[in-house]
Amino acid sequence: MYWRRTMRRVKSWILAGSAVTPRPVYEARRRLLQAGAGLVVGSLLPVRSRAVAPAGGVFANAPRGGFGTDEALTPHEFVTGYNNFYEFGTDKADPAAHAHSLRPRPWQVVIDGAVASPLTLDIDEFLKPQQLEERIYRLRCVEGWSMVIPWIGLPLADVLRRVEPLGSAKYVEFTTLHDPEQMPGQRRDVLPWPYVEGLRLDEAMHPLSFLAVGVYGDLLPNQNGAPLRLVVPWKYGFKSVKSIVRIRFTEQQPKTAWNVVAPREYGFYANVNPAVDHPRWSQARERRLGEGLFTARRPTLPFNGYAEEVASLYSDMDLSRDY
Ligand SMILES: Nc1nc2c(c(=O)[nH]1)N[C@H]1C(S)=C(S)[C@@H](COP(=O)(O)O)O[C@H]1N2
Ligand SMILES: [Mo]
Repeated sequence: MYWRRTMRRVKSWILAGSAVTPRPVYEARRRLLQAGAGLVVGSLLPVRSRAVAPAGGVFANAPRGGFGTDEALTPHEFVTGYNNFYEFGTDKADPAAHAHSLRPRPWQVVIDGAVASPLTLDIDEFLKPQQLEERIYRLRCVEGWSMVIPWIGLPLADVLRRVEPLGSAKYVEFTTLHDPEQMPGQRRDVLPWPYVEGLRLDEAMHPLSFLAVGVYGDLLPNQNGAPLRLVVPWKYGFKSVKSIVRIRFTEQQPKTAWNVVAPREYGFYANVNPAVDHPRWSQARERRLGEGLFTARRPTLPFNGYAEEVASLYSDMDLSRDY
C-alpha cells in the first residue's frame, strides 16, 4: 500500500525518480558471475537482498544469453511497480496493487492453429532449468519511458518449432487469459478482451524473440505477466503480451488489441521508430526510469537499438506506412 500511495503522489516525478534502493546485490553478483568467478564466489554471496527480489531467486543460476547490453539495469522497484497491465487497471501503479488476484498456477498454454502437431503445455514445461537463460533487454513503451530488464526465459523459436508449423502459417497470435474474476480490469471496456498480440512468423522465429518466466532471477511477479509473457525488445512495449494462455499460428494477420482500438495510433508492426511520431506526440526521445531527476531524456534508437539484428526483416517495407 505504501508503494501505491507513493506512486500516486509522485506520479509526475516518478519518471525521473532517483530516491530508489541502491543498486541491488543482484547486480554485484551478476558482475562476479560474468567475470567467471561464479562457481567460487557465487555461493558465498547472499542470494539477494529481500527488499529487492522477495520471491527467493529460484533462477539465480540461469546462464547469460546473448544480445546483452551493458547499460545499467532499471531498479527492481520500477520494473515491478510502474507498468501497464490493463487487466488490473489503467494506472501505472495498478498492476502492482491489484495483480494478487491472478492465479498463475495451475496454468496451461495451448499451441495450435496452422500446425502439424498442436500441443497443450503445462507451465512446468517452460520452467525446466536446463532450457532457461537470462536476457537483458531494453523495453521502450510507446508512452515515452524505457527500462533495462533482466528477464529469465527461453527463445520463442524453441517452443514454436515443437508444434511443426505448416507452410500456410504466416503469423503467430498470442492471447492473454480472459477471466474477469482473476483480472478485474476486464470488467471495464477499456480494451477488447482478451488482450491479443501478434507477430509475423519470421519475427516470431527471430532469435531475439523471447518467452519470459522470470525477472531479476525470480519467477515473474503477477504484475509482470506471470506465469509466461512475451518479450520482443525491438518493438514498443505493448507487443509484449502478458499471462499467455494460447499461441496460435494463423494465415491472416492477427487482430491485435491496440491496433483494433486505435489503428492510426498503433500499427500492427509497432517497431520502435524515432522517425515516426505517434499522432499525438513525438517518439524521438525517452525517459529511462530510475535515472536522476535532471538527467536528460535519451534519444530513442531505431528498433530500440536492435537494428543490426532485425532491420533486415523489414528491408522491403516502408516503415512510415507499416508502423
Ligand atoms: N495482457 C496485457 N499485456 C500487456 C499489456 C496489457 O495491458 N495487457 N500492456 C503492454 C504494455 S503497453 C507494456 S509497456 C508492457 C509492459 O511490460 P512490463 O510490465 O514488463 O514493463 O506490457 C505489455 N503487455
Ligand atoms: Mo506500453
